[in-house]
Amino acid sequence: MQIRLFFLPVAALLLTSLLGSLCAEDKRPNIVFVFSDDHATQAISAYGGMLANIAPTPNLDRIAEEGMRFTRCVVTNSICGPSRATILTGKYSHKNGFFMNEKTKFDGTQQTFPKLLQKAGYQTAVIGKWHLASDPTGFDHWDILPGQGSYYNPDFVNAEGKYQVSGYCTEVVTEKAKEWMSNQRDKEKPFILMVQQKAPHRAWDPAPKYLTLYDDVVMPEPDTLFDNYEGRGIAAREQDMTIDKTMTLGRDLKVKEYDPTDDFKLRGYGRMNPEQAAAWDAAYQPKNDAFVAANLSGKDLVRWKYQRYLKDYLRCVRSVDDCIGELQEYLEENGLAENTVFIYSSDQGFYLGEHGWFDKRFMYDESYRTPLLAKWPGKIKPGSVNSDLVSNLDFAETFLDIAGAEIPDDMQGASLVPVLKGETPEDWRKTHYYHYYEYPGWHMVQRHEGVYDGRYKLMNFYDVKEWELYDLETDPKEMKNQIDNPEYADIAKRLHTELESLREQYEVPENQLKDLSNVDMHFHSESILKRGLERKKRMEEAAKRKGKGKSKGKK
Ligand code: SGN
Ligand code: CA
Repeated sequence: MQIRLFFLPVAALLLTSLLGSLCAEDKRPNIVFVFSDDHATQAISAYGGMLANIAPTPNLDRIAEEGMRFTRCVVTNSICGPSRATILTGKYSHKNGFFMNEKTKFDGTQQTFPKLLQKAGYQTAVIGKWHLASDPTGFDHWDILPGQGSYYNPDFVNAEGKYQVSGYCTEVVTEKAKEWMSNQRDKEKPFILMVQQKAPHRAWDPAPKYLTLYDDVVMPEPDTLFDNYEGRGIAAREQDMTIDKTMTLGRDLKVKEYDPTDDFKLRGYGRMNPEQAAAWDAAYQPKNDAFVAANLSGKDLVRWKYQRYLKDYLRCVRSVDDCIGELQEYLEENGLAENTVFIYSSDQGFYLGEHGWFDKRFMYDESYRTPLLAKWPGKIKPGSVNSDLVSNLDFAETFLDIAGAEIPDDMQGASLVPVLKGETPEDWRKTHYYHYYEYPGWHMVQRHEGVYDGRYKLMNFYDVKEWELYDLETDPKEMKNQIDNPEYADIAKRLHTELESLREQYEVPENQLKDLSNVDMHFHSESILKRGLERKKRMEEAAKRKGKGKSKGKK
C-alpha cells in the first residue's frame, strides 16, 4: 500500500512530462506575408508624400507604427513574374530562369524557400495572385488566380482544378486566408501564409463599396506629369506607358463610350453580375456623361485621365488596406498576433503619373523601389525606420532565418533578421544590382541593367548603347542624366567598376543576348501579336454586332 502510494505521484509526473514532450508546441514564429501587385510607396501614407492626407492607409501605417518601415527596398527586376521568382528562390532572374512575364513557365523543380520551409516542419500556403505559369510547388495549400486574375467574381485554380467565386477579388482572397488559418491548417505546426493580392494592378477596378470614394476630391498632380524627357535618353522618350498616349479611355478609364473594341465589357465589366454592373453604372455613368459633354483635349484631357486613373488606383489600394486590417484583427482575436511575423510588400513600385507614366519596369525610383513593412512583436522596435539597401532578393533568406532553417549558399541575398532587430551587419550590401529584360513587349521599355548605392544610380540601356547617371540627393526625381557631366566623372567611374564587380559576384552571363538565346525571347512579341489579332477580331465582331443593332433600329 505504502509502496503504491509512493509510486502513484511519480508515475503521474512521468506521464505528464511524456505527454508534454509529445505535444510540445512548436513555438517557432508564423509568417504572414501579404503581397500586392503594383503598389507604389507613394500610395501608402506611412511613406508620406502628397497623397498621405488625401488617401490614408491606416492599417498599413499600423504595421509601420508597430514595426519597421524600409525606405530603400528595391527589386532585382521590376516586373511581376520575375519579382515573384526572385522571392521564391532568393536569386536573380539569370539564376532562376524567369526573366520575363511572358516567358513560358517558372521551373518549379528548382530549390525554393517554401520547399525548404516544408522540410523544416513548416506548413506553407499561397492564396491569390501567382503569375508564374506553372503550378505552385512546395506548398501544402495553394489556391491561386489563373494568370493575371480578375477583379470581379474571380476564377481560382487549386490542385483539383478551376472554379469561380462570387465577390470582389481582394475581399475573396482575404476571406480565403482567414478560412485557411481557421479551418484548413494543422494547428500543431508553425506556418507561412502568402496572401497575394491582384490589386492595385491595371485596370484598377474598385470594389463595389468604394466606387465613389474620392469623388469629391481633386488629386494633386506630380510636377512631372507633363515631362518632356529632356535630359534623359531614348528609353525614357520612346516607351509606351504614358497616361496621354497609352492609357485607354475605354477599359482603363471605364468610359464605355470610348471603348470601340468592347475590351472593357469583355474583360472587366463582362464578369460582373447584374447587381455589380448596376452599382458600377450608377457610379461611373454620370461622371462619364459629364466627361463626354466636356469634350476635353490636350493637357486638359491628360489631367482628366490622371484624376480618373489615380482615384481608381487608390480605391483598389483602399481594399488592400482593409485586407491588412482584417488579417491583423484575425491574428489578434485568435491569439496568433504575438507569435507571427507580419510582412507587407509588393512585386514592384509603380508610376502614379510621375514622368507622365503608369506601369513600372524602369530602374527609376518609383518602380525600382517597393514597399516593405514588417511587424514582429518583441523583436522589432516599434516605429523604426530603416534606410539600408534591402531587396526582394533577401525575402527567401529572411523567411528561412525566421524559421531557424538553414540558408543555402547559392541563394544570392541575405537574411533581414538582424536588420529587423536593429543590428544591421557591418558588411551589409552598399550597392545593389538591377536587370530588366522584357523588350520588345508591353510598354516597350528598353532592357537595362544598373547599380545603385543609395545615392547615385548608374543605368546601362545596352541595346541602344546609352548610359544614364543620376544623383538622387540633388535630383530625386531623376530628371537630369549626369553621365556626360565632368563633375560626375569620378562617380561614374566608381559605379562602372562596381557594376562590373556585382556582375561578377552574381555571376551575370557576359553576353546578354547570347545567354538569352535559351530563353524564349520571341515568345513575348508573338504573344503581343496574338493579343493584337484577338483584339482586332473582337473589334470586327463588335462592329458587326453594332451594324446589326443599327439595321434593327432603322427598321
Ligand atoms: C498586363 C497589363 C500591362 C502590364 C502587364 C504586366 N496590360 O499585360 O499594362 O504591364 O500586365 O503587369 S493589361 O491591358 O492586361 O492590363 S505585371 O504586374 O503582371 O507585371
Ligand atoms: Ca506587378
